[in-house]
Amino acid sequence: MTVLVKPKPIEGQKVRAFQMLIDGKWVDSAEGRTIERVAPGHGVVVSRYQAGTKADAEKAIAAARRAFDEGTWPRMTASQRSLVLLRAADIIAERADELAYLDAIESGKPISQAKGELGGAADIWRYAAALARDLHGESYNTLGDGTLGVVLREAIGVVSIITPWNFPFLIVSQKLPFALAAGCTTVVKPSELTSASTLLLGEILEAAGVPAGVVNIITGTGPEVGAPMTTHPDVDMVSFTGSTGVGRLTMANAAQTLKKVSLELGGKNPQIVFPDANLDEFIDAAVFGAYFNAGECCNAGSRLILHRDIADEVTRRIAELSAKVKVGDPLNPETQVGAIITPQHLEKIASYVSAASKDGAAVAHGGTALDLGMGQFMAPTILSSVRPDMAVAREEVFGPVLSVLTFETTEEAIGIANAIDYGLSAGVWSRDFDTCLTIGRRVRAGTIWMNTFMDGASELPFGGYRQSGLGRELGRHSVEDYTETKTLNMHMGPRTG
Ligand code: TXE
Repeated sequence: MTVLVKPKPIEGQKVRAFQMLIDGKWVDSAEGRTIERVAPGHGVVVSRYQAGTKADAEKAIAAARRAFDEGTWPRMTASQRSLVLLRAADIIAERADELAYLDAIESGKPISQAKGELGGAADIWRYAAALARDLHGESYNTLGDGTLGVVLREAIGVVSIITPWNFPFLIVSQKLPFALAAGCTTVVKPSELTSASTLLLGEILEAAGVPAGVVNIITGTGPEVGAPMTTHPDVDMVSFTGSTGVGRLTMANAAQTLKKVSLELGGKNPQIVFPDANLDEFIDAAVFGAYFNAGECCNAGSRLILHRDIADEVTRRIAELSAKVKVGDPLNPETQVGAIITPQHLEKIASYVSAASKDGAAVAHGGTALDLGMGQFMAPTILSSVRPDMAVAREEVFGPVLSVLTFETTEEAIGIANAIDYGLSAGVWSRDFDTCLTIGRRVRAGTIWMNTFMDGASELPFGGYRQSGLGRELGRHSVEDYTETKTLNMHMGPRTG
């Protein structure tokens, strides 16, 4: 059984129409075509965007290039840029409910969760504002008499920012404020499924005092507007979050002109659980980790690796708790698991479950799509008896589907955890310090949680090993990612020898 929260028709809902922001002006796409977004929890059109083209992307890139080369933003003092980012953070906080509503209705995530993400996003803008003032290089006075070496950090230039649909406002906030803090100019392309909150951010940045051309926001599909943002010679860096496949393509495109790339890609994150763990806390975290954002989360704890002695008990207790999770209307404040992003994606999730069942996995809970009268939903699902070689244990399902695997020795657990292409995050649960530290050191992933899961902070770097990505976001070095290093090698007085 699953607790259902039936969606109600949205009162007074009108289709909200958006333009694109290019060079400080709100404009239609060159061809005048539009894209409609159907709310995944309600099945009705809620937004209409411009379907941008390559010509629009080129206009936006030209505006960003001009803004960078003219230099108003990169040459502004760090404290002035910091003040603009702080003003933006304040307006984000003031308009948080409106932004959260747009993210919830377009992505299908629960409104309570969307509000939490907006709080996190405002904090990231404030953190970037602080870092803007601390961007500095190095100097060396040990090069010999009359010589001084200075290492500068300069804004890298024009940055293309491409984001996915699962955390629309949060992910753009993990990139844009740091690029702006460094003094870069940008072209931003949100997912064609969830562009509204990013377009509203354009309004917010105008109000905060970002000059025209510094942030350009264009909408449309990946191949039409995203691809030119990764190939154009006037772009200096691409910061991308999305699927590993498009990440690979982005890197290949960027290689044509040797642009810097930063990639945040998929994950298939293990949680390794030992018999001495606090199981009450783990079970709670396992359910949250698997179903948060309906599992449409690169950090989802989608692989449990349980010690054989506790596997049956833990699986049973997770199934019991899963039955209490409230699934349904994204706009109902009680909802814990919202809608699935598109009908096609729901089919993909369901097909992973049926393939795993055919392969010998058992459905311990859920396993099917849910009919709530409108929108598309998936039951929280637990698959037990999963083997490490099954697709469901190796590939990113991106749905509320938890795979349970077992181990006997620590070495075996580490082997299973590492035997996939991804390395974004992992969790370990044990009261033994040595066990936690051994897993922490040996599992190859960008974040290891110990006796907790999915906590984060603006100060902590986030990113993946191997095919989970390239580079890190957040943390104190995040502004440096958007810079070039320049050496000034200076000589004073007459040269001797
Ligand atoms: O991602 P895409 P989608 C995974 C997840 C999901 C799958 C597909 O497994 O099921 O990816 O999601 C733009 N050149 N993740 O389709 O296609 C696209 O328009 C340039 C993991 O949303 O990678 C969007 O703005 N850009 C992930 C962005 O890339 C292109 C989060 C991401 O889209 C492009 C989301 C192209 N050729 C999905 N094609 C995570 N790690 O959190 C598309 N885009």
